Amino acid sequence: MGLLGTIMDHPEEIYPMVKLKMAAARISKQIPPEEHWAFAYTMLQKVSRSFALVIQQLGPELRNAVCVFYLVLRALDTVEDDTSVSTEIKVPILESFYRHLYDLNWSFSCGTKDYKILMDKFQLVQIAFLELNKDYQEAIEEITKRMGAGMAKFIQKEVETVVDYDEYCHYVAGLVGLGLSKLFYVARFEDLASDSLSNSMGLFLQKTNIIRDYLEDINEIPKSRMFWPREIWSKYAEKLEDFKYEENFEKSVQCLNDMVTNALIHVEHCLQYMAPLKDQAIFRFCAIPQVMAIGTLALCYNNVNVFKEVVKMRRGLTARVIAETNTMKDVYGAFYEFSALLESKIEDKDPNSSLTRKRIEVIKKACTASGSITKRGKYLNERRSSYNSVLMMLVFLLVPVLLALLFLNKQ
Ligand code: D61
Ligand code: MG
Repeated sequence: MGLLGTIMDHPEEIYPMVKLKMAAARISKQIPPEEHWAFAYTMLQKVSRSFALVIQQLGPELRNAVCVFYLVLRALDTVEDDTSVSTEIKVPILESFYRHLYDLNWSFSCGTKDYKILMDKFQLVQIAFLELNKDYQEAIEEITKRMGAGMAKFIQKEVETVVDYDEYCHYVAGLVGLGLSKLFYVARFEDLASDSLSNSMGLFLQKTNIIRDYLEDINEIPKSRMFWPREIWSKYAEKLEDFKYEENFEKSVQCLNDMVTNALIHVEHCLQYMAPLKDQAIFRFCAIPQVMAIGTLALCYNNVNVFKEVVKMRRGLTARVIAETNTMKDVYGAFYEFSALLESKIEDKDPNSSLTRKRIEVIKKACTASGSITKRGKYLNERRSSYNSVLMMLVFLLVPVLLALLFLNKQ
């Protein structure tokens, strides 16, 4: 949807979008002077669509550690994801990657575009890594080691069962959760969270990505990569590719709904992980991606477009989530609302409808039991409320000013 469409249909998203634009502009001006840190933060903004902003709002010391952690794992993932590198070359690199963190002469060129730049200039990330305090280095090294070994295992093996699926997601995302919990602890901002809750934070995000990215992954060149577990998709098709063809769409959507229902299991743990967080910046860093994930799942559920295009939340809705996720109350409210939206899309004829309903009930209960949700229907309030009419009037008066602001910001 274009800017004008947003103004017409979702005037309440204008202010958060302007605010987000301004924050992004402010952040992009704050690039540090040292070459390696400048590279790290520039690269972070280029390769991380969704995490750059939430990482950069952390306090200075933790921000550096998390930025390096991100780039190291993104580099490792670039090796994993490059389907033009053969298994024989790839496996030993993944397994030894953690040792190369300390070796300034090491490099391995792969990936494309910004990812290739990250790989080619990885030395600058290493210099930044070596500047971190030892506790941070050790946490990053340990997770890199375990993730590399896990990725290597799954290069040689398909995701067959749901157990495999959880194991793969543990390696590529659950371990990020464990590593982050350790970094928050080492920084003395938070108590050490349990591995199981930390793992769930990663699994929920990763599964949402895997569900949303079906089409992108299946169309990957030169070779498609598949993460949907056979144990689930084989109930609906002979081959995972079959889902992208129109004649199969009914089965495709049933499988999609099965996958979404599977991801919902992690929500309770995620809420339990976030509830005791003490530091405001860490809280937002953790909570914003989680709210985006439940929003994305609600959007994808029963939505055939997942098999035709990339389904994403509106930029304006994303901007609102970023602006309005500040407390646990906001998180409960958002999870309640997006679960209710998902629930409204369940059809009785869906083979998993009762299981999906059950999981949604559990989530809604966890949110209401907190006793702290008040304003429901915040994100999903439809246009024609009187609040919005007033907003529309204001917006039409302010449109020229806002357009000028956005335009000036782009320059
Ligand atoms: C709190 C806050 C953020 C959290 C968290 C808890 C727990 C886990 C995670 C973030 C990680 C979630 C990963 C979800 C996105 N998936 C990917 O990026 C896939 O790559 C996985 C391997 C590399 C992970 C790199 C990473 C990601 C996020 C971070 C981080 C490191 C470090 C700090 C903060 C956030 C995916 O990537 C390709 C794609 O999405 O297109 C893939 O290859 O499957
Ligand atoms: Mg990957």
